[in-house]
Amino acid sequence: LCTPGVLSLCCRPPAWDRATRPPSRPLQPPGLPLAPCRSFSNNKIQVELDESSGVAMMKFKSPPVNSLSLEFLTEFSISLEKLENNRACRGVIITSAVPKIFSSGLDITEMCGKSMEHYAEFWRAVQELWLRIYGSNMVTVAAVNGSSPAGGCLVAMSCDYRIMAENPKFSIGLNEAQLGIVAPFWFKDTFVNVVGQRIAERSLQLGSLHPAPEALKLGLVDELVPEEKLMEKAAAVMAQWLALPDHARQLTKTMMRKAVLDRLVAHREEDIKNFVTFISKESIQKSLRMYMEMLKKRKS
Ligand code: CO8
Repeated sequence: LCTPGVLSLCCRPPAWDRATRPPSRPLQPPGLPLAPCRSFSNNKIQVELDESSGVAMMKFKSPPVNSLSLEFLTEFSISLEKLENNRACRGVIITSAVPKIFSSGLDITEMCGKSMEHYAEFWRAVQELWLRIYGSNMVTVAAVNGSSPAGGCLVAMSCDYRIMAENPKFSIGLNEAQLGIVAPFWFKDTFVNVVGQRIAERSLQLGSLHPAPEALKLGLVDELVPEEKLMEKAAAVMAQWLALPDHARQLTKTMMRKAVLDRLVAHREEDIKNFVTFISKESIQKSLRMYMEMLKKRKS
């Protein structure tokens, strides 16, 4: 997954190479208690790495709905980069600290009434994040503990495994069509790779949001568990994936995902231009404004 200049930050040496190198930190002196947990917290995301298991927990904490603003996307990418470059980290569980919401997707206010330059910067950040998660060397498990429309669904779909809380009120899907916008080809490619062409075609055209039990039937999530068991299950799944040799798993992941990643990398600038042209259209701006008004009305 190491496309020069684009995924450079994902290009840490593969684990089989790392295993032969000296440890990056001196070994703990005997008799001292281990200090396996490292955490870093930004404004919108909290990350805790358990160095003894090699598993990081990443929690979105941007109320009310964990919308993916430019700031959020930037923090998210930087957090992944830090973990990716940390030899002690082999896997990450992604979840939310906001009750009932995993992520409400891209922050619509970033796509409304802003300059062309802003749209371009925003879209580059969305691309960057997807390239990082979808192309990550780490094992990535999404513990979807709330609703997860559009960009939120993309984040979950880009992980290696998805576990969702068994609550029919939580839904997940690519609902862009409902907003009057069109999911770009790499959202679609990711979706097709998870659920297959037919389900993706129907679900995308209808902009469907699937309640958790339906998402399981469609294969959009891998399993449902009671909400209180979600983290325990995520840890068990992670342990199962980490039991395999990293190099075999990573090379297999690369084989499965490379074509889709390469497609965006090859058309990145064109994709940004398309987005900026599309989103700047008055008709699209109007659709987004109406959608935001609908969200507010529904509330009152
Ligand atoms: N962006 C910005 N603000 C949002 C978003 C969002 N995605 N979602 C919700 N909000 C705001 C609401 O407007 C509301 O604001 P305020 O308090 O000022 O009125 C606040 O967050 C709380 O929202 P709700 O009251 O609706 O909270 P609920 O807990 O009742 O519901 C939901 C949470 C289910 C997440 C609900 O808010 C919802 O359905 N939101 C819309 C989600 C959505 O449709 N997202 C799609 C975003 S587009 C995207 O991700 C991909 C775009 C690809 C672009 C391609 C173009 C070419």
